Amino acid sequence: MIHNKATASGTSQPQKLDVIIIGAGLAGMYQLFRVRELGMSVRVIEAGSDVGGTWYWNRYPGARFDSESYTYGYSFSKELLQEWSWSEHFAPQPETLRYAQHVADRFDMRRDILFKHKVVSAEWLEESREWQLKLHTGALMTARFLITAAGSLSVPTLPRIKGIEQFAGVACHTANWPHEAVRFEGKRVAVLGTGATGIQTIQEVAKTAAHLTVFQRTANWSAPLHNSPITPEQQIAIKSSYSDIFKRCRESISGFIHNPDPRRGVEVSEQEREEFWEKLYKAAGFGIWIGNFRDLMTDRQTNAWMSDFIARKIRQRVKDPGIAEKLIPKDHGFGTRRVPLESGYFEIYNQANVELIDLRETPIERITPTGIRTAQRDFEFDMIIYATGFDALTGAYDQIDIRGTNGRRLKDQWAQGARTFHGFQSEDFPNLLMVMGPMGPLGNIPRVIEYNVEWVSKLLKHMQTKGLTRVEARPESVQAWMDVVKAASIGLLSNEVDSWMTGVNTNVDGKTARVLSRFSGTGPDFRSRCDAIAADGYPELDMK
Ligand code: NA7
Repeated sequence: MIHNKATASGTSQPQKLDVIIIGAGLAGMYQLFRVRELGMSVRVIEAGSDVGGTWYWNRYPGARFDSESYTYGYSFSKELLQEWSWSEHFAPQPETLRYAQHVADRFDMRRDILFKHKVVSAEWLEESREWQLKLHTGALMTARFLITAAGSLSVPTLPRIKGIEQFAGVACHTANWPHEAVRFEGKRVAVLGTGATGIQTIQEVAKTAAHLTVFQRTANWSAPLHNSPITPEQQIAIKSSYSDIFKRCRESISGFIHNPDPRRGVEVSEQEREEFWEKLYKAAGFGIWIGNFRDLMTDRQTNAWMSDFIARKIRQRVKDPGIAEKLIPKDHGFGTRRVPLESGYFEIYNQANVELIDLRETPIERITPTGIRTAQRDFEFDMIIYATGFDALTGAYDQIDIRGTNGRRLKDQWAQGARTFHGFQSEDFPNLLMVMGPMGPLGNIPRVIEYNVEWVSKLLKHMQTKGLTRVEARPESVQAWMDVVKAASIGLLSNEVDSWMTGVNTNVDGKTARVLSRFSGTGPDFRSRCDAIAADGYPELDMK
């Protein structure tokens, strides 16, 4: 095993490695751990100054898990599980970042990570069967395998609003939040965006800002998180049952401890439905979304009843009936977009210092040097917070000029929507292996990451053992997987709605139409298909 300090050659002689990994978030870190085990030389290239990925960048106020903390950590090391204690059922961002840093220290990862470096291009060299990467410094590096662990939601997008660069106050996207503490006391603050991030941010800013104005384009269905500290007794119980917890995650549809109720909402009485939903509304975490009736995401009637149940909750919690109506989504059903979990979000609109602006009624015309102008009036702000989301799933790939066989660009290949083999490979891009690439499954992200990293590592080991140096997904294998992805998506109400999960982002060119962008089948189904591929010796992949 080669373990030099991580450096990139600035000379014309590229540094040669077995593996380069892009990204030192939870995926890149675990991939590094597994590649090292294979005795391969490896470097991780990371844009940030430390590990943690999502949890490094998203330092905005109120950032925290919506996954139970004890289902979110790595499961691969029993020692790590026993020595790390989560303090809350849904941990806040600073704690998760500390966790990632702890893992990096514990497994001595940083010496193989090149921080504060960006990959600008990656070119496949057919003759030598390797990838040549160019960094922003101009330095070149080559590796037999390129593994992308660059994140599904890692490229923040700002709204395309006239005058955005003219604002004279402080403006910040939540995913580029400063490392220093930001105070809101005495400030007039605007938040744009009411997705999972916006809702977390709004709750926190409303506590201290002199005035908070929320600009909402689309109301989102949101339900209580019910976070609480983990008591010492619960801590002991959690640590003694990790194998059961992860077994439950493995067997569930999307890696959470929650799994759909076997009943269909349309089959039970109104009373049974209401009792069940009341129970879910009082319970912590994603149960209300993932542990709901099994037809919630496919049956319009069940979905409409559930949406009505949540709408009634919003009306009960928001005093002003007009504001309550604005906060109730009218254009999509509950759960058809990612459900943000909240802690007192709706009550915030009862506060005198908080105002809600519905952009469907009064659109923004421009950002001015002093604030925001809507069709109705001018607002003055000291600070504008953009919680406007990400160029999801393919964004991190589009940032890099990736060229495969015959100089073909990945961005062009995916112009009409990404096409991959189980999210791991794209045709014409040999030896490019993706951890959680497009068209793979989403869910409780670390659970998906661990499986993906292990599958990729197993493939590397197979090639290493057999002396193989080139792997490429066959076009027919990609097509076969795309057919599976399409079949799995049939009947899902979420496909009828604009969201990052259907590939829509109005702030990105070419992302205005809905496309298939993820495998929406179950985790167990995905893993059994991928396990079978490996067990059969990877017949779908062309290996030399
Ligand atoms: P999301 O869920 O994509 O939400 C972005 C929000 O920003 C959403 O409310 C958007 O409204 C709004 N937005 C985006 N562009 C504009 C413009 N131009 N004008 C007004 N409002 C705008 O991103 P998040 O960061 O909240 O969450 C991403 C994921 O991270 C989340 O699912 C979790 O898994 C963690 P829209 O709904 O498009 O009308």
